[in-house]
Amino acid sequence: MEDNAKMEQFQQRIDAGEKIEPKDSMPEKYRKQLIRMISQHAHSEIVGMLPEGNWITRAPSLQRKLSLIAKVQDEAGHGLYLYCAAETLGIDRDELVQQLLDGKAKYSSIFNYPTLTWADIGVIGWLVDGAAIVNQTMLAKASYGPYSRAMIRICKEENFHKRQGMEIVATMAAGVPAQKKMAQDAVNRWWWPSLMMFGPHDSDSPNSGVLLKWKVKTKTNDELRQRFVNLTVPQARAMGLSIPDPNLKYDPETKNWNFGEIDWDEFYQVIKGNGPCNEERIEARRKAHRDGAWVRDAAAAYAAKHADKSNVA
Ligand code: FAQ
Repeated sequence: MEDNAKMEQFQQRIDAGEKIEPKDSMPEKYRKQLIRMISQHAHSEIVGMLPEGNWITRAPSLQRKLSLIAKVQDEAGHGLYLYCAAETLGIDRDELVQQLLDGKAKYSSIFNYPTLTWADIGVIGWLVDGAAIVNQTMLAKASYGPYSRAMIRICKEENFHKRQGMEIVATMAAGVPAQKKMAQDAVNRWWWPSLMMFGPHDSDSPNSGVLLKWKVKTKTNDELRQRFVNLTVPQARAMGLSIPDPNLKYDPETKNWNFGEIDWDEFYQVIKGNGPCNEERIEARRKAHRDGAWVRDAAAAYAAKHADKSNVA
């Protein structure tokens, strides 16, 4: 589908707000962009289980443990919906997983930071899921049907995660001084990496142009980042926590919270594989894959046996 007339026809469908479905004709570049983005998103959900999984055995109460287990399981489910959505574009899940295990695939920079205290679990729910919701509410309107539908369900679950995180942070912020200090320390460490989740500035974002044209994205990286800051600053203030940015200032004219510059060197180092936990995360995924080999073998043997029986019948 590369000739001009077909491209024009495709653009008309996009401009008319139609959803593109797996069997529809689509430009090769659209398909490739979606595979890139959806697979990175799927890997992020799977790797994203690791920082929080680290605290399941150390949650401070049974209730906290139950809700953290449920959250981590939800993230696994999100990864699976997203791998399914990527597969509708004609790529095999094994190939995508292999790219992750080989260290060739990207996943969100945020998951390469360590979770040092219990407050980090609250702050991840509040800030990281909060940022993910801002981004994914936009993606729920994406032009590719399977991706947009996956996003609707995922956003519902992420909303629960965000509330759970805020409740942990609010409890600690209203606790004894040591708890409040722990909550503030977690905010100080996670604030800037959360802003990095939205990607580079629009002027430095090579993929945004074509993604906006094809309505995969309907808002830019900077627009979404600003929305996140505007939503989050009042929440921090309500909890008595401060944002670690001396340049944060409300502009009554634009109604935006203006904020300081992100450390882009740090961002690019992390996405190149040099963040604090990149190696540890990939090694954990490799180990999980090795440990799960017997399950995959058993499932494949069962499927083969079942296929034999249905052939005989
Ligand atoms: N980390 O041209 P752009 C979650 C890469 S899910 C790593 O602006 P684009 C749930 C980018 O891939 C979080 N790499 O790219 C949860 C590109 O590299 P490439 C994940 C990044 O696609 C919560 C290059 O930089 N969400 O948190 C990042 O237009 C709690 C140039 O960038 C999604 O994946 C980054 N932060 O915009 C789970 C949402 N930013 O591929 C567990 C879907 C940029 O050309 C616990 N994805 N890069 O080599 C998106 O919305 C977009 O892909 C962006 C990037 C906004 C991430």
